[in-house]
Amino acid sequence: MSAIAQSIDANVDEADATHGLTDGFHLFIDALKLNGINTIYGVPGIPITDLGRLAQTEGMRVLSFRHEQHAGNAAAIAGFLTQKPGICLTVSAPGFLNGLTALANATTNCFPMILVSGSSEREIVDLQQGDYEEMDQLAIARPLCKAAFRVLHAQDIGIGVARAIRAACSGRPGGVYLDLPAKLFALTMDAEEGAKSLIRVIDPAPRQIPAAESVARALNVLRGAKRPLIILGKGAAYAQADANIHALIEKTGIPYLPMSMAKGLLPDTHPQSAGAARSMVLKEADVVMLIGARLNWLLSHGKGKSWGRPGTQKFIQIDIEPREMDSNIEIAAPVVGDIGSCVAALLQGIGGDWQAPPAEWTGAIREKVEGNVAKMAPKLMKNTAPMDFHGALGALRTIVKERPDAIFVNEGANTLDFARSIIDMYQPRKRLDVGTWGIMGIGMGFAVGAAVETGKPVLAVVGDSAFGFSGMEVETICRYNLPICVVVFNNNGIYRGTDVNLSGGPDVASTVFVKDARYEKMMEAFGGVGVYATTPDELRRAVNEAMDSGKPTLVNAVIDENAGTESGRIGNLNPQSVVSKK
Ligand code: ADP
Ligand code: TZD
Ligand code: MG
Repeated sequence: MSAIAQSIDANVDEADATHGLTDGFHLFIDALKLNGINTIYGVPGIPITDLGRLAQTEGMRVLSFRHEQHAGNAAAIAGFLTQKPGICLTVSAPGFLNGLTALANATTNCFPMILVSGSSEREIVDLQQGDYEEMDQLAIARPLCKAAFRVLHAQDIGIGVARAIRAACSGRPGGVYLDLPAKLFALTMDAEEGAKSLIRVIDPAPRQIPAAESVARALNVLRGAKRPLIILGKGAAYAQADANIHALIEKTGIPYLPMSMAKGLLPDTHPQSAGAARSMVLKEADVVMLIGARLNWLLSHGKGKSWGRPGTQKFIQIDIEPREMDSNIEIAAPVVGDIGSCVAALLQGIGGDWQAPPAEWTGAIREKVEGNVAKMAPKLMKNTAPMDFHGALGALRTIVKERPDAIFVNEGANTLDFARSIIDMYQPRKRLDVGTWGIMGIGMGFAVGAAVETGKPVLAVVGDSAFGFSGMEVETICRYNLPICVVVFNNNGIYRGTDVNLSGGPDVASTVFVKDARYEKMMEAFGGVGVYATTPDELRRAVNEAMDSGKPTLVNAVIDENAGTESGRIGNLNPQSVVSKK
C-alpha cells in the first residue's frame, strides 16, 4: 500500500473511532452558542489555542488581543452594553492573572463577564510539583469575583457554563471565573449525550419585583419633599429601562443628577438635569432618590461637607442588592428589586396627579446650571496652541453633539474630569469610563468591545498616561479594522508635564514622560491613520475625518503641559506628608 493510501486509511480509522463522539472543546463552544454567546475576547496559548481555533471554525467571533487585561476589559464592557456576560479566554497562570484585574474591575462595577482560563494538571498543581504554568487559579480568583467554578468532567461543561451565566447576570451583575483544566478539552463523550447535557439558561436575570409596601414608602417620602433630587447611576444605564426612567423624571418633574456612566440616559441638555449644579443640589436637596447608584466615594458616602447637615436629608435607594442599603448612611426608603420593575412600580404609584416640586427649588437649580454653563462657554471656544483642556474638549463636544450615537470612552485624570463635565451625552450607555475604581487601562479594551458589540463608531479620549496602559492594542484595532478614533491628550505626563525631581538628580520627576512623544506613529505602524494636532481646529478636522471614514485613527492632541492639576478633581484624596519640607 502506498504511503498516501496508508494515511488515508488511518484517517478513515480515526474518523470511525470518533464518529458519534464529541469532546470538551466542542461541548464548551456549543454551550456558549446555545446561550446566545457568539464572541470570545482573549489571548491564545496552551491549553486554549485550539479552543479559539475551533470556536472560530464553529462560527464564533474570536478576537485576539495583545494582553489579557484588555481582552477582559472588552468582555466586561460587552457585558455592560448587552446584559449578556462577555467572555474572556486566557491561558493558565500568567494569562489568567493578566485577565484577573479586568474580572475584579468588572465585579466592582457590576458588569457581567466570565473569565475562562485554561489550567494545568490538577494533580501536579495541588501537590505543588512544578507544572507548566502552575497555579491554583480557582482559589486565587474566588475572592475577586462573584463566583468561581471548575469543571472536571465533559458531561459537566453544560452545567458549568450555565452556572457561570446565572452567577454573572442574576441579582447584582458581576464577574465569574470558570476554570477549565487542560485535560478537560480532550475528554470525549457520546455526541448525543453531550448535546443533551448542555443547558440553555432560561431567564438568566429574572425580574425582581419590589414589595408593594417598599414602593409606597418611597413615594410617601418623595411626596413630602420640598427639594427632591434623583441620582441616576450606571446601574440605571445597565438596566435598559430607558423609557420608564425618562417618564419617571419627566412625570415627577424632579431634577436629576447623572453619575458619569449614566450620562445620556436623558440628554445632558435636558431642562431637569442638575449636572452643572452638582455641589448645590447635593448640599441642598432634602430627599434624594438613588437609582442604581451606590453611596460610595464617588458620592462622598452620602455625608460630610459635600452634603447637607446630617439628619436633614432623607434617602430613597433603588437597587437589586439588598445589602447595599444603609451601607454608608441610613436609607429611609429602601426599594429592593430590578430597576425596570421598580421604576415601573413607582410610575404606577405616581398616577396622574403628581405635584411637581416647588418652582423655587427647580428655578434655583436652573439658574445655577445656566450660570455655570454660560461661564464655561467662552473657555470652550479658545483656539490656542498648545491647547488647554477646555479648548480641546470644546471642539470634541460639538463632534459628540453632532454624532450622538457614537460611543465615548474616557480615561485619565484631568482628561477624564474635564471631559465628564464638558462633553454632553445624548443617548444611554454611550459614555464608558474608569468607573468605580478610577482604573487606568480600560481605554482600548472598552473601545474594542464597544465597537465590536454595537457596530457604532467609537471616540476614545484618553490621557497620555492612561493610553500607555493599553496602547499596544492599537494593533488589535487595526487588525480588525474597527471604527475607533483614539485621541491622546498629550500633556507630557501624569496630571501634567512640568514636575521636577526634587533631589536635583538626573532622572526626570516620577510623573513626567518623554516630551512631545509622537503617539500617532504607533497607529501608523500598523496601517492606521496618525494625526498630530496642536490646535482645536486641527483636532476637530482630524476627528471628524476619522468618524466619517471609520478608519482606525490616533490623534495626538498636544495639550499645554502646565494645564493639568494633581489627580484632576480628586487631589484631596492624596495623603500629605507632615514632615517633608515642600
Ligand atoms: P455609579 O458609579 O454610576 O454611581 P454604581 O456602580 O455605584 O453606579 O452603582 C450601580 C448599582 O446598580 C449597584 O449597586 C448595583 O447593584 C445596581 N444595579 C445594577 N444593575 C441593576 C438592576 N438591573 N436593577 C437594580 N439595580 C441594579
Ligand atoms: N494605575 C492604575 C491601574 N489606575 C490608576 N488610577 C493609577 C495607576 C493612578 N493614576 C490615576 O488615578 S490617573 C493616572 C494615574 C497613573 C494618569 C493620569 O495622567 P493622564 O491624564 O495623562 O492619563 P492627565 O490628563 O494628564 O491628568
Ligand atoms: Mg497626561
